[in-house]
Amino acid sequence: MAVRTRLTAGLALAASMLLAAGCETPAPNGPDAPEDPAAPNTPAPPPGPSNPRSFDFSTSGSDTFDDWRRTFAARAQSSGRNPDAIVSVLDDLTPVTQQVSTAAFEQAEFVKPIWDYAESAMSPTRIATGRTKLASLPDMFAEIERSYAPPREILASIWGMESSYGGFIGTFDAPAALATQAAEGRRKDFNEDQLMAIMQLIEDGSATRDQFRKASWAGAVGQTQFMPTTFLAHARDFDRDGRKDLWENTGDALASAANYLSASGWRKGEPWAIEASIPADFDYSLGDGQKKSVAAWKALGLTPATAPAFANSDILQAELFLPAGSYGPAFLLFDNFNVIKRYNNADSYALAVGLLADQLAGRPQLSRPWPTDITMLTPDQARELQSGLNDLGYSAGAVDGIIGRNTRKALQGFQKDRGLVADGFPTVEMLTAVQTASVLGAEN
Ligand SMILES: [Ca+2]
Repeated sequence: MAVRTRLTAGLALAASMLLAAGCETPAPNGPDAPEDPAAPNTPAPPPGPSNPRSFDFSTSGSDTFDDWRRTFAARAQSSGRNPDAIVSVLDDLTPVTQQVSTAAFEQAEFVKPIWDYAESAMSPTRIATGRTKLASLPDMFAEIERSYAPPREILASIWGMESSYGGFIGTFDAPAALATQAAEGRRKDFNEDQLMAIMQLIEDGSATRDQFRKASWAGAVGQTQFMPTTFLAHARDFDRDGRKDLWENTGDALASAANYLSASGWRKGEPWAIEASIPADFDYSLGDGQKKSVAAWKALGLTPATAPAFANSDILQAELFLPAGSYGPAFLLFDNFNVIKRYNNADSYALAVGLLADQLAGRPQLSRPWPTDITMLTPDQARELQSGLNDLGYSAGAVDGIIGRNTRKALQGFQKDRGLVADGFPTVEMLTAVQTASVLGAEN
């Protein structure tokens, strides 16, 4: 999803996390992989009907919406969708007022540090409930682990993050939400693809129209919040009752998530991350996204902070991730971290899923606390930092107020050239240093 792509910023708070821990469904999330050609689909449609059905939808009250719907319905029919399914999905729709405005999400995402997201995701209630679920469904998790690559604690963590373990799966009508966005021209192709997928799922009997009345405002459905195209490509019928019931059937939902992560490249038996202890005088500029073997990181002085279970990871490639710069815990990230991001493309989301999973598995707490007393930059200050770095010749990229990997890397360059700890962490002190250097540069 586009939003997810934008959210790669390290400090980005995934939109899904605006939600207080333990309630609400996440904002745009849920996987949306490209369609899998092996996925259950209807047979190739016959050539378009010689007399295409003309659709007579009741008006929605919006001319824009009605015009879009007429055009889209005709296109759906010419792509082979069943007219009954088209009517079922598109008739009687009312444009959804965006009570949850995108702007509000965007604002809130970047004023909160990444650890706020992780901490809110890991409420004591969510951890306790997750452990109870793992203990009460051992056979289900064991069978899923036999068939798919990810371990049970990762699946349980995603389940907890996405729907509070099935407790909250959304109250929006997916077709109405998706059609509203498509009609308004927001991510039109993406949203139209989702609507087409819903039609196919209804046609092939995988789901009913009514089930899609329980969705997130972004159109994600079920206990693991699948977008319809991902549902079409990756959902599984775990209990073999002939239906892929991601809403009511936990086995179907979690097997589907496991299947999706497997298809996204989950490496069985490998960790998502290891917390690393960093020695004094370490060159923090190495935490700029470059990958090295764990053995190479150890040779540079890093040691696992708490994870003896991963002692055999020396040959794995890892990236040093400094979500709190030199002020908090550091992580060696493995390929599985990026697989979690296929679910929701935000470092903050993947970090929260991983940390919650570790707690569900009974692993040690982080060895270092998050720097909760540090003052974060406001979006305006972040723009000033980016602009200053750009002025000084460090490529921070777009001046958008989002502290992403480009900004962090540019700041690392600035810090390194001045003999500062090159952790790329945007403190108010660093903003002042950049502004001072920028002013001096302009005067010279
Ligand atoms: Ca089933």
